[in-house]
Amino acid sequence: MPNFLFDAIRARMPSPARLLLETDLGRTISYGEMLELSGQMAGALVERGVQPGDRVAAQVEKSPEAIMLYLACVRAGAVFLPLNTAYTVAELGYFLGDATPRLVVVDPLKRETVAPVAGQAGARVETLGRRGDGSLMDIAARQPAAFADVARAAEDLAAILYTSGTTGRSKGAMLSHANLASNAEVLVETWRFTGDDVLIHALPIFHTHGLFVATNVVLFAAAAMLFEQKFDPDRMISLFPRATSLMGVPTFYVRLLQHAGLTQESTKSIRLFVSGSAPLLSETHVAWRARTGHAILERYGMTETNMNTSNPYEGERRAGTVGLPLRGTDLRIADPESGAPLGRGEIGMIEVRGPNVFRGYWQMPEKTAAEFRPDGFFITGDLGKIDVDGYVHIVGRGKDLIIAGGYNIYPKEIESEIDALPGVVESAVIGVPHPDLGEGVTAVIVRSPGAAIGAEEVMAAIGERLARFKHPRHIAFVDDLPRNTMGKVQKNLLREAYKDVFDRRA
Ligand code: MLC
Ligand code: AMP
Repeated sequence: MPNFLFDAIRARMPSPARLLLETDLGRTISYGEMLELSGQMAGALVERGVQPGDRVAAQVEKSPEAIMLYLACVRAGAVFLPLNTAYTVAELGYFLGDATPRLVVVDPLKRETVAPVAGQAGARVETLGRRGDGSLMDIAARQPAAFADVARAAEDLAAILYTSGTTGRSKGAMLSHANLASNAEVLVETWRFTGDDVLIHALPIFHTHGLFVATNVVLFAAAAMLFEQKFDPDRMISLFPRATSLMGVPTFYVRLLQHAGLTQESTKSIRLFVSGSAPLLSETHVAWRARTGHAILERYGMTETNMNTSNPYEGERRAGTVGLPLRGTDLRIADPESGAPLGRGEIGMIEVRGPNVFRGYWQMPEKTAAEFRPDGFFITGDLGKIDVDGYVHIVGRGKDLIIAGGYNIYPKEIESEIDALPGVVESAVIGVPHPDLGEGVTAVIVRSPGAAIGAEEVMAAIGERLARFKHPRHIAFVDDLPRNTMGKVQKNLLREAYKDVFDRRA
């Protein structure tokens, strides 16, 4: 049966013996094995009651099985819902309650802790363990390798990825088969991926970058990936001679630049370094070029839109810019209030339209409507300008968002937790320059008169509730927060006051 996304992958498949991935432990999976394993896993999902359109949530460590689970969901017509492994059970409870998945797939050690919140959401817990332990892998092993893909049209959902909200709770971005397929196709073309490419994949696979940009590009190019559990500079240097490409967040490049093994010689087999998910400092771009002779290619995207722009493969990769709109994507700069288009060089809201742009937020029609213009452009929340040569520059964010090491962190969520603590009047959470992570989370807190609450108590209280990467790395106590005449906290003043707390030269 026609299955829009998986048919596109099948149509590009190389001979079954070709390598799809190799893990850091030396395990390999060929394209033929991928077809069989994802087919068996799709059969296991169906046996567990998954119907077309059902959500399948997954909070699992990075593994080839997790990729098979993603493909199995696509093939079974389910909607894949990956979740950051750092999320606490409290955070998980919200996602499950909102998305009401049929299944929640976790690592065996998490089964007990996740069961209560899954139960409340009416979901069944499955583990992605090993064969012989009653896990999904076990059920998959009993399934035939041939699976008749469930029919899915271009507009049917393939995945929901949650993006935190500047106000209120996280929103589930609904991504269709066509959203994912169109973006993979255009990126393969733009970045010249072929079956000869070997990508170092060291990103997590619960976000757009590692799951769609990296994995789908490899699948659509019939290429191979060196599938690393996590980013480790020593490993990267040792893998370079076997690879042709690396995709990473700016922190990857910052950390690699500190490694003595990064040289022109050690990177000579690499044809393409890609950076995205957060701004790459011009100084990083320049230093990389000086050390290796390679110009990092920076691109810009987001959960809701996949990738929107890229610096050119051939032609100038301009430091400090995110390049040109991808083929098929319209990008304009508009007045943030009125939506009126602005001219070249003027700073305004970046708005995009195209086959890459999502179908809306899961069960939030009002929020969806509020973020689209009547002519179909999506309001990204990023502020930017287009220069005379058409290059897009991101100059700031219209949304109150911190990006640390490529992870989005919404201050509002942390402020709500801190404000709820006894002895706290109010707080403001800001991102300030951090030499390694780009931005570091800083909390500025006003205590009630006489209250003795200190940084340790704050950390202890939020520790259980918020994922570790969201925790403030610096906490300051003040008498008052600066406010404008409207009473709004002036975060720009706070960012200025605390800009040196993580010394950039550290
Ligand atoms: C880890 N920690 C972080 C962090 N990552 N803190 C803040 N921000 C981060 N990004 C914390 C851990 O909780 C831990 O805290 C300590 O740092 C060390 O943990 P680690 O696991 O050893 O971290 P490390 O491996 O060094 O991870 C850093 C990283 C990783 C940069 C390699 O965060 C990473 O892979 N980031 C990629 C994120 C990504 O894929 N983003 C794409 C989103 S999609 P402690 O105190 O307990 O030691 C998107 C769209 C688009 O944005 O355009 O692509
Ligand atoms: P996410 O919601 O996790 O997908 O994060 C998307 C956000 O990351 C975008 O809206 C931008 O603010 C930011 N982003 C992604 N790529 C870049 C880039 N190359 N430069 C600057 N910001 C980026």
